[in-house]
Amino acid sequence: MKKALITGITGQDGAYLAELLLSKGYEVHGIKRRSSLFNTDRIDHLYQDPHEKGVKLKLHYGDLTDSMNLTRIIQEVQPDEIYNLGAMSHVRVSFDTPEYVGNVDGLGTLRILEAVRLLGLTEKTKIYQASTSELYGLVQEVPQKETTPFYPRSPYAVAKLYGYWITVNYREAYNMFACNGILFNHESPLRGETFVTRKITRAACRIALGLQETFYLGNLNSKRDWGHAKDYVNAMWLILQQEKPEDFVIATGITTTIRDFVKMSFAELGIELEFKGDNIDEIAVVKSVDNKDYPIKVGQTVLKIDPKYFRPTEVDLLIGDPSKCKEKLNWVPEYDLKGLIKDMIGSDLKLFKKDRYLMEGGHNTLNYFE
Ligand code: NDP
Ligand code: GDR
Repeated sequence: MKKALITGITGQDGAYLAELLLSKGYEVHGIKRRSSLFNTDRIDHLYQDPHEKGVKLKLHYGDLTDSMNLTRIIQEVQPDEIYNLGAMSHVRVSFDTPEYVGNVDGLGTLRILEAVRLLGLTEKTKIYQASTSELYGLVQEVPQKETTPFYPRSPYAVAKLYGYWITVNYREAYNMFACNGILFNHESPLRGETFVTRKITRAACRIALGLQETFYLGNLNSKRDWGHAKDYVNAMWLILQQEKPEDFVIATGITTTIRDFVKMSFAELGIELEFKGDNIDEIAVVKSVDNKDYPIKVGQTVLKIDPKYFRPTEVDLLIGDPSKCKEKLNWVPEYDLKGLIKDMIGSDLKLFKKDRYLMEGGHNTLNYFE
């Protein structure tokens, strides 16, 4: 039985990857951070009572800033594969916490690589590093592929640049099976609530149900190449099953503006929007509603711009070239953008119908839509 260790197992990708590896018969170990509240919501359905025999999912307390802890866990687990998904992954927040991001997202990667090397596991343990399309930053070439030069535009992307190159360096210097997956944006019903797609699908559902009137976004003009996280974790696994270690771009090859993602999300609920004005005065207004169950009104302003969501330096256009992963990994994604939005809206609608039911019954629910 193969053993995998996942850093960031409590995050979006960690949860889907754990599920995938368990379904393939792996023993899965995950590193979770100690927090004052439970932080395992995304993997609770996979939880196995550690007192039972034959447990396949095991969690360890740890942190990517703590070398001794990482080294001990890797020594105990002796993993065949490590997936380094742990990171402070929010680009906007990285401008507020640049040193921390450098430590976790940059040096954290080094700590994993060096632990494997010092423990003499270089021949046994394969390492996947969660690299990102944010490395491309300021457009140098489109579509972006494995050979496109990097130009990072945020403390997050600069830290991930270190993670990318230290992975390449350890592969070349110590002959380690260490690979970068340069993944373009991928989303799902498990996506963190402050990333733009989930913020939009949550707000669209709440507005349709009459729980909220308006929501606020920043730059609507940037373009992203969005896929479904379920498809992307499969690509991570495929990367570590290759004969030799290589880096791969994982993307759909289609790019869409934030504005169109908003339109498509409301359209999924039968609500047609019209955008008016420009820059910070742009708004989106309801043009028609094709669903009598929703209390939303024609003419209602559902979206306004709040400049606080703009970034000091923006990444305007991401569009990946998936040729290499299609050819070498035979990677075939199941979801297109419409399918992704349908999945996210379906899940958020269920969530907020439950909220509305509770509110109607006199219970308070939390309003969090930053
Ligand atoms: P999430 O933000 O959903 O999850 C990040 C995970 O990292 C969480 O489990 C978090 O723990 C953990 N983490 C944060 N800080 C630390 C730390 N100091 N020590 C240990 N663990 C830590 O991210 P995603 O699942 O979306 O992304 C997974 C990885 O892929 C990240 O590295 C991200 O940068 C990268 N990536 C993501 C893309 C995307 O579109 N989703 C695209 C390209 C790359 P906790 O739950 O306690 O906060
Ligand atoms: P990104 O994702 O920065 O691409 O990083 P995010 O969803 O945060 O932003 C995408 C684009 O939307 C614009 N935007 C807003 N973004 C947020 N979060 N909130 C808003 O209100 C808002 N309004 C407009 C942003 O300016 C940006 O252009 C994600 C993360 O998962 C990274 O970890 C990962 O590496 C990259 O994707 C690939």
